[in-house]
Amino acid sequence: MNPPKLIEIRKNILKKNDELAQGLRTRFATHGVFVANFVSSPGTGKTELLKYTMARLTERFAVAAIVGDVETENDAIRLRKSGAPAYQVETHNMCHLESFHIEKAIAAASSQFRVEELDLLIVENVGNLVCTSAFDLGEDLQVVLVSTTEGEDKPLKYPKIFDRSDVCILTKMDLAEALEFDHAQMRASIDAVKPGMPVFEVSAKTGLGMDAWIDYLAGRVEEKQAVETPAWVS
Ligand SMILES: Nc1nc2c(ncn2[C@@H]2O[C@H](COP(=O)(O)OP(=O)(O)O)[C@@H](O)[C@H]2O)c(=O)[nH]1
Ligand SMILES: [Mg+2]
Repeated sequence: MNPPKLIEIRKNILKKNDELAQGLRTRFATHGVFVANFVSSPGTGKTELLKYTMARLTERFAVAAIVGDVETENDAIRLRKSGAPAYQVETHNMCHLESFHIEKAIAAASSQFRVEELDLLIVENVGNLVCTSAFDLGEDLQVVLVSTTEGEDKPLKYPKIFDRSDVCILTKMDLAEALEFDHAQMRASIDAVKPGMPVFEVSAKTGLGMDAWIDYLAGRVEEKQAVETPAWVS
């Protein structure tokens, strides 16, 4: 059992994060920036999916990414191959991104992109299915990824992150047959945690299912752009 002092400290961290997230949300709304936060285990295929997604959407929208990893700039380098800018946050000993990381990253990345000029800001979170579920980043959409290689019961084992997410992407569908992936069982696990959750089945290697996913995301970005900018914004 956690001692009361530890519970108090944790509550304060979450409260502070929520306040910062609210500030970010207002800032993003003011400038019509759609923000999507991608979460999964390490290795599910977030960077591969996002590289593909950014390459496709960069023709239509001003897109940039902030990517979190414990160490290395590898993923930002991979994401930049899409043609869009990407800023790497190294969290060192932290297993998730918090709102203060996003605030700092936006300021530090100003020579690569200005957040006010973006249509879509993509956040690739640190690979983790537990810690990432507790921290609001001011996003419009949270996307949870799970791959055919991870086991069909992952949503049941980590229900909080699936419940908190809006959309699920099932990755590495090109490997499904070799893995004897049980499609119906995975769908049932997702539905047990979040009935009716939209699920996209994709492969970043073959492009399978990507058109539907890209159309969905583009539609969400356009929906936000259609919302009138508040009159008090100059
Ligand atoms: N076969 C296959 N491999 C994939 C797919 N997506 C990603 N990978 C591979 O899975 C590994 C981890 O992918 P990565 O994008 O780095 O995962 P992340 O840690 O979630 O960002 C890499 O070797 C990728 O090439 C896919 O759709 N099919
Ligand atoms: Mg990655």
